[in-house]
Amino acid sequence: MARQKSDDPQIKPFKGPAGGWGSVRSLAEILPRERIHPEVLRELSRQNKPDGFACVSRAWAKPADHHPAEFCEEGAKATAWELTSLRTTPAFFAEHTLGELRSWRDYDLEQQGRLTHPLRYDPDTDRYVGCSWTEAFDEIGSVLAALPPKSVVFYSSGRTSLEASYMYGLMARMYGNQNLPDSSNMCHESTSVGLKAAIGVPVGTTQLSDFDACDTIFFFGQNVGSNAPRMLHDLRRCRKRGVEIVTFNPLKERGLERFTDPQNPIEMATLKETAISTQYHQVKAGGDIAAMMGIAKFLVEWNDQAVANAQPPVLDLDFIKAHTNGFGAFVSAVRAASWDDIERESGLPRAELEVSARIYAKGEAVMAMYGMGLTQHVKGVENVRMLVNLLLLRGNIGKPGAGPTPVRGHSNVQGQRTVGITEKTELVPVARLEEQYGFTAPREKGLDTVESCRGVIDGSVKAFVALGGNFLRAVPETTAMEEAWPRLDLSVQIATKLNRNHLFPGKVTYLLPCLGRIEEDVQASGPQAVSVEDSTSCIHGSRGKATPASQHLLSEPAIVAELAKRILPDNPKVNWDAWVADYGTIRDAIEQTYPAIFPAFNKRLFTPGGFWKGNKAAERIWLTPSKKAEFLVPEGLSATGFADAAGRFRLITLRSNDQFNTTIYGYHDRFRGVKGTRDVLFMNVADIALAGLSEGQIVALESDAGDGKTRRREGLIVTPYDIPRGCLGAYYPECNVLMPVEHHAEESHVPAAKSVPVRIAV
Ligand SMILES: Nc1nc2c(c(=O)[nH]1)N[C@H]1C(S)=C(S)[C@@H](COP(=O)(O)OP(=O)(O)OC[C@H]3O[C@@H](n4cnc5c(=O)[nH]c(N)nc54)[C@H](O)[C@@H]3O)O[C@H]1N2
Ligand SMILES: Nc1nc2c(c(=O)[nH]1)N[C@H]1C(S)=C(S)[C@@H](COP(=O)(O)OP(=O)(O)OC[C@H]3O[C@@H](n4cnc5c(=O)[nH]c(N)nc54)[C@H](O)[C@@H]3O)O[C@H]1N2
Ligand SMILES: [Mo]
Repeated sequence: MARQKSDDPQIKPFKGPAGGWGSVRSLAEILPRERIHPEVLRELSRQNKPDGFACVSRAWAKPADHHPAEFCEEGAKATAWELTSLRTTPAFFAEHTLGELRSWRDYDLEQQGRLTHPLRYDPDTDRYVGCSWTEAFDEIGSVLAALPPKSVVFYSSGRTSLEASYMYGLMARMYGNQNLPDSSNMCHESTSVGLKAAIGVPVGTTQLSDFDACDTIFFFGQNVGSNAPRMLHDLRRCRKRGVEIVTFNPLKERGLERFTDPQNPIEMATLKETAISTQYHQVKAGGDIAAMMGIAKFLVEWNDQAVANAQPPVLDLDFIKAHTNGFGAFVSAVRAASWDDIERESGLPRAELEVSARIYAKGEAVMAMYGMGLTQHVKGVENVRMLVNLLLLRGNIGKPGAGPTPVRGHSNVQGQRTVGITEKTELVPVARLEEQYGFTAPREKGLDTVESCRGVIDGSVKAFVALGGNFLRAVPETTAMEEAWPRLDLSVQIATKLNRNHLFPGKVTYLLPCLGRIEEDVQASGPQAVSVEDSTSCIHGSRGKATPASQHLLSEPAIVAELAKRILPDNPKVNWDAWVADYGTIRDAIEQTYPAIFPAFNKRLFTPGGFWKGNKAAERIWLTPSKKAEFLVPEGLSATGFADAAGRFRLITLRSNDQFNTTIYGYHDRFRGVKGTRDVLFMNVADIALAGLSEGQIVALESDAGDGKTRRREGLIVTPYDIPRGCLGAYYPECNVLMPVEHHAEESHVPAAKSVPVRIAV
C-alpha cells in the first residue's frame, strides 16, 4: 500500500465543544480508512459492558449501569485500530528494508495494519522474514540462557492483562531479575511513590460513586477531553448538580471548558454545551506547587483569623490531629512562603489564587484529579504530595466525594503493578511467591525505565524483551537510544502493529504478533477471558469475540509461557501449559498469591462495574510507618528542577486527540485547531514578538540541559497560542529527542516531559 501524505497544514482556533458533532465526524473519517468490517460496529456495542471487553485504550472506570454505547470517540478509534482489515504480512517486509522503513512516519508504519506472522530479522537483506513460532522461541531461549540474567530487561506496556502480566513477572523473577520496567515508569510512578509515602496506598482513593457525593473538584494537569473522554460524562453530571470545578492547566484545553454529549440526541440537536470548569487558571508549567502553596497560605491565614475570633476553624483541626503527621512543619513552611515567590513561580496573581482558596474552603467534599501535568516533572512526586497536603488540610481523604483521583493512562497500567510488574522488591509478596513456586526470588532492585535506558546506552543491558509498547519511541534521549539499540544481543518485540521500535534490530531480533483483547482467544479448554484493573481500583473481566486478525497469532499468555518453558528449568509447581489451557487457573494462582485482593476471583470476574479491590486510605487507615497521613514540606516552589534563564523555555510535550501515545491516528488536533501536521510549536504571542519570530516561521528547538550534549528537533512551525509566557508546547513523541535521560522526577524516575529545558534556534 502506498504511503499517505499529510494534508496541507492548517492551523486555526477551534470554536466548538469537546464531544459533539466533531467527535462523530472524526469517527466517520477513521472507520473507512481502517477498511472497517461491519463486525467492528457490533464489537463497539460490547465495549465496557458486563461480559463485553474492556476498552483497549484507557483506564477510566467502567460503570455498572452503562449507557447504550459505553465508549468514547477515542476508545472507538482504538477498537477500529485493532480490528482494521489491513494487514502487514511477510510480503510487505519482502518489499521494504528496515533502512527504508526508518524514514517512514509512525502513522504510516501502523497504518499498514495488523501483524500476521512471527518474523525474524535477517541482517544480510536488512528485512524481516517469516519464521515458525518454534524457531523463534528456540533461538530466543538459547540466547537468554547464555546471558547473565541481570543484563536482560522485560518491559511491558500497560495494556497487558492481569493474567499475562502475572506470568511475565513470575517468569522474570524465576529467570533471575526484576528488570520489569513498564509504561507506568513514564506515567503515574510519581503517584505510586508520592501517594504511598503520604497516605500508605499507591493509588487514588475515590470511586465512581464519589462523583455523586462531591461538591467541589480541583483538576490539575489532565486533558480529559482528549485523554479520558468517558470521564466527561461524570464531570457533566457533576456540573448539572452545581459542583464547582476548578482547573489548573497552562493550556485552555477544550474538554475542560465545554462539552456536548455525543450520546445525548437533544444536546446534539440543539448544540447545547455544558461548561465544565467553573474557574480556569493558566498556571505556568511546573508552577503547581506554588499555586497550591498560595491556596494553603490563604487557608492558614483565614484559619488564624477564625480561631482568633472564636469562629469555627477553616482547617479540619480534628482530622489533622487524629490522622496526620508533620502539620507543624508544613504550616511553618506555608507561613514562610512569600507572595512574590508564589506569584512568580505559579504565574498566577494572588487574587486568582484567593478565589480558588475560597472555593476550596467552602467545599465539604473535594476530589482532586490530576494527570501527567503533575507527575512528569523533576518535582513530580512533590507535586503529588503537595496535592495531598491540600486535601489533608480539610480532611478531604477518606470520606464520600473526597480524595486524590489520579487519572491513569493505559487500560491495565494500574493492574500490572498489582500483580507483580515492578522492579521494587517491597511491592511484591516475595515470600509467598517463593512458597507457591519453590524458588528463590531475587531481592536486588531491578531496572526501571530510566535505568534501562542508561543500561542500553552504556551497554550493560544485553537483551530487551517487550510485551507491547513502543519503548524506543516513548522514552527520552531517542537519538542515543536508537544508536545504541543495535548493540543489543537480543531484541524481542511482542506486538499487534509495526512501530518504530521494531525497525531497530539487535544482533538477534524477533517480532512476534499477538492477539488483541477484542479478539476471540480459544485455548484447549475453550474461549478465554482476561481481566484488567481500572483507575478506581475496580477489576473487570474482558472477553474478546472478534475473529483474530490472522490464524498465526498467539495470545500474550501463550507467548510468555513458551518463553518461560525455554528459559526456566522444569518446575513441578508451575505448569505453564495448564495455565494457557485455561486462564481461570492463572486467576486461581493470582488469588493464591494475593488472597486479600482477589478472593473468589473467577466467580467475581464479570461483576457489573467491576469488583473493588479495596483501599485502606479510603477507610482512614494509614499504612505508613507513622500510621498517620504525612504532610510533606516541599523543597522549593518550582517543579521544573532547573533555573530560569534568558532564552530558556519550559517545553511541554503534548498529546493530541488524534493519537494514543506513540500511535498516531491522524494529523488533526481538532481541539487545538491544528490540521494536517504535528510539527507545531505553540508559543505565547509576546514571546514570539520578543524572540523576533513570526507566525508560521519554521524553527528548531535545542536542548538547554547544560550537559554538553546536542539534542535538536528541526522543522517546527511557530504557532501563536494561549499559553503562559516562558512555556512552549509541542507534540510527543516527535519531541522526545530533546529530552535528556537524566531529566526525570527525582524520586520516581518518571521522565520530566512537561518541563523540558530548551532554546529556540532559527
Ligand atoms: N486520546 C488519547 N488518550 C489517551 C492517551 C493518548 O495518547 N491519546 N494516552 C493515555 C495515557 S498512557 C495517559 S498517561 C493519559 C495521559 O493523559 P494526561 O494526563 O491528560 O496527559 P497529557 O496529554 O500528556 O497532558 C497533560 C495535561 O497537563 C497539562 N500540563 C502540562 N504541564 C503542566 C503543569 O506543569 N501543570 C499543570 N497543572 N498542567 C500541566 C497539559 O496542558 C495537558 O492538558 O491519557 C491516556 N489516554
Ligand atoms: N515526551 C513524552 N514522552 C512520553 C509521554 C509524554 O507525555 N511525553 N508519556 C509517557 C506515557 S504516559 C506512556 S504510558 C508511555 C507509552 O509508552 P508505550 O506504552 O511503550 O507506548 P504505546 O504507544 O502505548 O505502544 C503502542 C504499541 O503497542 C503495541 N500494542 C498495541 N496493542 C497491543 C496489545 O494488545 N498487545 C501487545 N503485545 N502490543 C500491543 C502496538 O504494536 C503499538 O505500536 O510514553 C511515555 N512517553
Ligand atoms: Mo501513560
